[in-house]
Amino acid sequence: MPSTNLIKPDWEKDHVYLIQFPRAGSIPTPSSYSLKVETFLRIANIPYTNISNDFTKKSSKGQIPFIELNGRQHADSSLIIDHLVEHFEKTSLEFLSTSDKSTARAFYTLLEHHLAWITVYSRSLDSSWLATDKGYGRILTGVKGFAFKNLILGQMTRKYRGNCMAQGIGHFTKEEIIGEAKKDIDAISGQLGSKQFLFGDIKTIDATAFAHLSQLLYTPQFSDEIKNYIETSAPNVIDYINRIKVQYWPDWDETISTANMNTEWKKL
Ligand SMILES: N[C@@H](CCC(=O)N[C@@H](CS)C(=O)NCC(=O)O)C(=O)O
Repeated sequence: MPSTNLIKPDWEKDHVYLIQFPRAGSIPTPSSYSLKVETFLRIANIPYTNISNDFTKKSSKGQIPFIELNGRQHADSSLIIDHLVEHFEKTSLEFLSTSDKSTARAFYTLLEHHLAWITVYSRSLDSSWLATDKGYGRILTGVKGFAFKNLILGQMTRKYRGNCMAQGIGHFTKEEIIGEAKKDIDAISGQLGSKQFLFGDIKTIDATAFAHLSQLLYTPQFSDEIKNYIETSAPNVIDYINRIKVQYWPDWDETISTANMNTEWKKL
């Protein structure tokens, strides 16, 4: 059944409209879930247009990202990708041996339900960078900027703190969190080895890995030790991220410097 209240009522058939935060200044989006979906769309070569949620529009699940496709909304990055794989017949991006499929599922959980919490934890301590040019300082000016800096950031930080306590990471010491992050990085680096992507050819899981690792590398974290550890102890992970960036995000610098959400990324 078509969704009511579409953000894009004059949609084009089989074109994805990705609703997410505007572009930030240090990374295309500080939402790893949005970066995951957008990277997947690029890997899968699915036509899409970004639409800013203007910090207000949310999915039926009360979150971003969400997509609109053929007049229907779909929420939650993982469910969105499942739907896109099915709709656009991109099962080759999920094709793995039974054993690799199990390993990929375990890595998905490591990335999305463990490593991702480092970023949430960092933001639960300090999200003030989001109000600077690294975040949304250049977009949120005047009254909006004042409200973001003096009201919304505080609310967000408190919410992140509550979420971290509920998840468990909030009870750890900083040293314990760094130790846990290093184990995850070692596991990713070990799986990658000298391969181009986690399972050889590029797969859906690489979009997930790219999205969460990019937050650690390109956005402020509570400690530089995690980024330093990746750079010194897991250089294959750095090469991996750069490989995905070069191939699928050649417009990375342009999109963060201009805040244009629909930069040309495919080589003509
Ligand atoms: N499981 C969701 C998580 C999405 C999510 O956490 N989105 C954040 C922004 S990065 C959000 O909308 N937070 C607002 C809220 O939860 O109230 C997904 O994969 O899409």
